[in-house]
Amino acid sequence: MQELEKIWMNGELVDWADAKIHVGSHGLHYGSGVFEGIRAYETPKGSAVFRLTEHLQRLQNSAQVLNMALPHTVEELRSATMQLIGANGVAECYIRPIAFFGFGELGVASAGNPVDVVIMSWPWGTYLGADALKNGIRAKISSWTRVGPNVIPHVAKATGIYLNSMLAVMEANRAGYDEAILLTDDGFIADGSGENVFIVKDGTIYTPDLSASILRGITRDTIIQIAQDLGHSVVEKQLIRTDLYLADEVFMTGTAAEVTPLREVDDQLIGPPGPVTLALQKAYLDTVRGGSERWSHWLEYASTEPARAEA
Ligand code: PPE
Repeated sequence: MQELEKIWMNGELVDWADAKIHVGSHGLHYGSGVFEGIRAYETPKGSAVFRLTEHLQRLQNSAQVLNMALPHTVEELRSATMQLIGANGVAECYIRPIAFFGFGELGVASAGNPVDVVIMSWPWGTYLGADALKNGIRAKISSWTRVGPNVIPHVAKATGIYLNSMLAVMEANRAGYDEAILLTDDGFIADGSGENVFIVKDGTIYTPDLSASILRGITRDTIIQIAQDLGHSVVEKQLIRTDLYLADEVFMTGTAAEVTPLREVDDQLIGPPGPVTLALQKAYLDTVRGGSERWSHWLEYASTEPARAEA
């Protein structure tokens, strides 16, 4: 991870090395935190954060589900993010706001702990390797089941949930695959360890519906809208493992993963990235970099100095 200069922590910018917390923090012991992953891209009009407000609203919803009172409004976090991007001076970066129960009382109940809020930013290249966007990746259905709605609420992007994702992706990586796909308890396709899943079959695009233990992905929503704009019909429904095997195209979406094609699932060949995937990937990358008038309202411009090219 490339370190930048500043981190926004509980209302102020601190030096990267000074952004520390106590080892007795509740969030460290019990995974009691919520977070976001957001990207800022370099555009002809400067650094733009993609759908920043929606990400921060999701952070607030996640906190609400965990009964965590965020000490900052969405608007305050929005200006904090912009302040941080300006201070670090890197136009194209990944932004990670995180809120967690801090140091006060240990014990599973979170009462008596402050809520700490931190925003980091750093340059993060392609999520699944340089080749992934172009040639696609190999995924494996995980032996781990995705957390169910009555296990940990999947609408919340909660830190503790990511143990589930970590186990899945590490199992897949150890077996030689790039990514895991998790199923629900009933065997329906849910998410990748950090992405939503899409299938293209006979010209129609399918993706698991929101009740299938998926994170309500902002990239997912972006892709659905762009796809419909390009004339595709998108169906949100329960999907099963063999829908992947028999698909014409499969791809994953996420802020980090952007639009990543899958060329194999469980050693079943799907093929090289297909035309629908590639068209959506191109439209997505054009949109986030300011190339689309239609979706220009999704870009929130940071008032940075001209970005430092080396970072
Ligand atoms: N499902 C999961 C489980 C998930 O973690 C993400 C984001 C998504 C779907 C897609 O959501 P969205 O980014 O709003 O389109 N995963 C984030 C964290 C990745 C990480 O390794 O950390 C991300 O993409 O930023």
